[in-house]
Amino acid sequence: MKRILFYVLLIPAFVMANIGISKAADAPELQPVPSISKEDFAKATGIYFNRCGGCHGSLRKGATGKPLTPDKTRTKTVAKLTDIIYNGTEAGMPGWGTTGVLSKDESELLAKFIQNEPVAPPEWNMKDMKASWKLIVPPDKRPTAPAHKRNIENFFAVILRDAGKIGIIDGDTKEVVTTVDSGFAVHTLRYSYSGRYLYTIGRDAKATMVDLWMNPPATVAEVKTGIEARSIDSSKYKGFYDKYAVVGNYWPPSYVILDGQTLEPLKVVGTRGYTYDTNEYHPEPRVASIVASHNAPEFILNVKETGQILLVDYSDIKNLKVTAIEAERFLHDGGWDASKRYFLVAANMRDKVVAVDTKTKKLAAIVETGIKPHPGRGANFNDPKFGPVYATPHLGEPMVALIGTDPEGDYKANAWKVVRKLKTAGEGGLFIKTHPKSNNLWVDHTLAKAEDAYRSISVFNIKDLDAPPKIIKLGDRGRIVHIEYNKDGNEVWISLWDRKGEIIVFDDKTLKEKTRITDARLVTPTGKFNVYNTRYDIY
Ligand code: DHE
Repeated sequence: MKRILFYVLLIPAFVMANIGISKAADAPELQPVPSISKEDFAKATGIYFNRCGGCHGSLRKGATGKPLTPDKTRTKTVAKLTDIIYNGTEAGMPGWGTTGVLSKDESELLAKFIQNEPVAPPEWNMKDMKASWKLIVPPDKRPTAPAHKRNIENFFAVILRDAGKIGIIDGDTKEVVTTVDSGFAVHTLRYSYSGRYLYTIGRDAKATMVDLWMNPPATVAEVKTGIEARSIDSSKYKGFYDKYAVVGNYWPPSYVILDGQTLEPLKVVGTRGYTYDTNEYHPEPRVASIVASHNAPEFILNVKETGQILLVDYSDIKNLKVTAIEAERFLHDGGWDASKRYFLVAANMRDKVVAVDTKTKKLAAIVETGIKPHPGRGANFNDPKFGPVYATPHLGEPMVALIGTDPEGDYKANAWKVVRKLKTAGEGGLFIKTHPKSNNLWVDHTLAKAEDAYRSISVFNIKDLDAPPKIIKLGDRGRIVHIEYNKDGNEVWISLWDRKGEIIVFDDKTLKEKTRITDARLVTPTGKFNVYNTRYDIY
C-alpha cells in the first residue's frame, strides 16, 4: 500500500519536472493585498457597482470585460491598475478618468479594491420582493378609457439615465408630456402588448409600471426584483396580452415573473448553473436581453455566462416549461428577424451572433461577424442583392455586418452568413435602426475614441449599399446615442447624451434636421422607445 502511494505521488512530480512545469517558478508574483478603510471599501463598492460590475460581473469573474479576481489583478501593481482604470485600454474599456467620470484618487481606490477579494452582494428573495412591492393605483381605480386625447401610439418614452426618470414625449407635438420616477440609472423600457402600460427597469432592479391612459401618465406600481438588473418585457402572445411581465436580474442571477397588471412578483427562477460548453459551475450567470414571442406563450431569455438561451413557456407558471438551448457564452443584446420567427443575439466577447429558431426551439446558427457585435435590438431590411438581412454594429471596429435571415425562402443560400460589411464613421457602435417604410439605416458610434465619431451618426442608403454612408455631425458636446423611428417611419429621433440633453429629430427622407427637443428635464437622455414600434417589435 505504502509503495502504491509513493508512486502515485512520485509520478506527477516526475512528469512535471521533466516537461518543465514548476508551479512555484511559473506562477506570477502576486502583489500584497492593499488595505482599505471601511469607508473607502464602501465607496469603492458603490463605484464598482455603477461603473464596472455590468461588464466584469459582481463576483468579478469577467464577461464583456476581463476577469478581475485577485489572482489576476494582483499580478499588476496598484499604479498600473490605476493607469488602466484612468486611461482605458485598446481593447475598448473607456478611460474613466479621461472621460471625466473618476478622479485619479478614485481610480487608485478602485485599483486597490479589485486587488481585494470580491464580496458577494446579498441575496434577494420573494419575501424582499413582496416587501418592496407597491401597488400605487390598483387596476379597478384606473381609467376605463384614455383620459386624454393625445396619440398614445406615437408617444416616446425616453430614459433620463442620471436623473432616474423617464420622459414621456408626445411624438406628434414634440411636447414633454410628463416625467415619472424610475429605478436608479434606468436601463431599458418596454410596453405591454396593448400599448397601454410602460414597463421600466433600473440598474438597481427596480421595475415600475406607467399607465399611459392616465392624464398625465403616472406610475401605478413598482417592485424591486433584485439588487441589479438590465432587462424587462411583457407577454405578447394572444390570450396573454398584458398578463405577465418578466425581469432579467444580473444579481441575484435569476428571472422574476410578475403580474402584468400590478407587478406583483409571482415566481422567481434562479439561473446559477453550469456553462453550456465545459460544464463548469458558474455562481453568477446573469440574465441579459429578453424578448417576448408573438408566436408562442414564451419569453426568450439570454443567460450570459453559461451561454444558454432559455425559452420560458409562461402558459402554466406553476409547472414552468423551459427549453434551454446551448448557444455561446457572453450573450448580451439582440432582437427578432423581420419574420419574428428567429431571434438573434450577440455573444459579444466571442465576436459572434447566435440565431435561434423559436418554431423548432433549436439553435439555427452561430455566425462570426466582427469584433464585439452590439446590435441593441438590431435592424431588419431587404438587401437589394442578398434579400432579408439582420444588421448589427460593432463595439470593436467601425463596421456593420449584414446577416442573411431567409433560410427557407428565395435567399436561403445566404442564410446565417455575413453577406456584407458596411464601413461606418467609427468603432464603438451601440445601436442601429431602420423602419419598413424607410430606405435608410442609421448607426451610432457612441463609444468611439475620436470626438468627431462619437458626435456623429452614419446613415446608409439601403437601396445603394455599395455607397459610403452620409456622416452627419450633430454638435460640439455630449455623445450621440440610440436611434428610434416615429410610428409612421418618417422621422428619426436621436439622443444627445449629456446633462443638458437634447433629442434631435430628423426628417428621414431628406436627412435634414427638423427640430431639437430641449427641456430642462431632459437630463442624460439615452434610449427612446416609440409605443407602436416597440410593442410590435418593429426595427
Ligand atoms: Fe445597456 C440594452 C446591459 C452599458 C444603454 N444593455 C441592454 C441590454 C442589456 C444591457 C443586457 C439588453 C436589454 C434587452 O433588450 O432586453 N448595458 C448592459 C451592460 O451590462 C453594460 C455593458 C454595462 C452596464 O454596467 O450597464 C451596458 N447600456 C450601457 C451603457 O453604457 C448605455 C449606453 C447607457 C447606460 O444606461 O448605462 C446603455 N442598453 C442601453 C440601452 C438599451 C440597452 C438604451 C436598450 C436599447 C434598445 O433599443 O432596446
